[in-house]
Amino acid sequence: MKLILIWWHYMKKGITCIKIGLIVALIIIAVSLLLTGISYAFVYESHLEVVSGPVLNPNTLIYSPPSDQVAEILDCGQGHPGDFPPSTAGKIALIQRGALYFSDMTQNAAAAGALAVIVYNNVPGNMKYGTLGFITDISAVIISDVEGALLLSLLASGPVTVHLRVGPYLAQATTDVLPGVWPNTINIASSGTFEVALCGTELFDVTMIDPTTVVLYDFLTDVPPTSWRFEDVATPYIGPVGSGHAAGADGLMDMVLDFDIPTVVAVKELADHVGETVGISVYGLTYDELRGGGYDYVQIVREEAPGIPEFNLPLIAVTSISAAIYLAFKKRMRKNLG
Ligand SMILES: [Ca+2]
Ligand SMILES: [Ca+2]
Repeated sequence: MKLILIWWHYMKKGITCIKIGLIVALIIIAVSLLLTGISYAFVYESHLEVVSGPVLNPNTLIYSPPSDQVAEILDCGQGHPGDFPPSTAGKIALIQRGALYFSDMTQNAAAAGALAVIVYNNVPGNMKYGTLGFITDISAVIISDVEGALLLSLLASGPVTVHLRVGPYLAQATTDVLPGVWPNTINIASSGTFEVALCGTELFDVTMIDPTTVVLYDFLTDVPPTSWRFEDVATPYIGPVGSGHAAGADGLMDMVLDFDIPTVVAVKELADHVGETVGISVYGLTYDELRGGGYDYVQIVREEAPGIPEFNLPLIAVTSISAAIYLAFKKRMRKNLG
């Protein structure tokens, strides 16, 4: 009877511990979600304002170079080379999204002498994380369909001058998944980690990035690294999008981050992409809250390790844990008997 009472006492204690553990875990999850939300509230730095008129809400297109200018805007259709009137030179081109890549319309505008590009969305709302794919010759931002219609309606009644300022988007910190290795392959059956380098350049010192803000980006959930360090392991790749190189150290410091493969596989649902090439984006904020990072491409493979079949591992774990609990319980009982 005494044994049963002691057993019940420890069971009750155990249940309370589990309850407290669960509450603590929930609080930790809630706080981390909140922090992630805060650090991404100021992702892009750009400002667009109609002189003596409304302030609009632009998003910087990724890879846009910085600029700060006051100029007239001009309706340049969909951004085809033939859509730019001769008067485009010295003005900011207003272009509808949809017909061309952002990079093509922006370079066409640059060739026509435009100072910058304001793209307006062709579907409701604004677009986040639109990308040029490389550093274009002039700045480019995107606004919503509603703000586009507003600018067009203002243009219909005469010249419109705007102040457009685009902060430095730190695209110089190119991302290299598996530094020193190309092509990049991730084995989704692995339980380890993989390295990603944010490459420093002559123009960009990666130690300006706050490592606690760096994440592997996903539309729904960002994945933080398991660890990070500063080490020269990579050379920025500049070439066609979707390709890469195996160059290693270049004498310039890089930020190297480790990401847990099972977590990334789960968040990005990589099991559905075996045999495909997917994009991996890693971003962080600099200490003055600008965004730095970039994109790289990875081929997804699944290669089971030879040896112990996978289903045995949980079995071994459960058996060992049960044995440990039994021995600990036996020891504790013996101590309480007297
Ligand atoms: Ca690589
Ligand atoms: Ca380097």
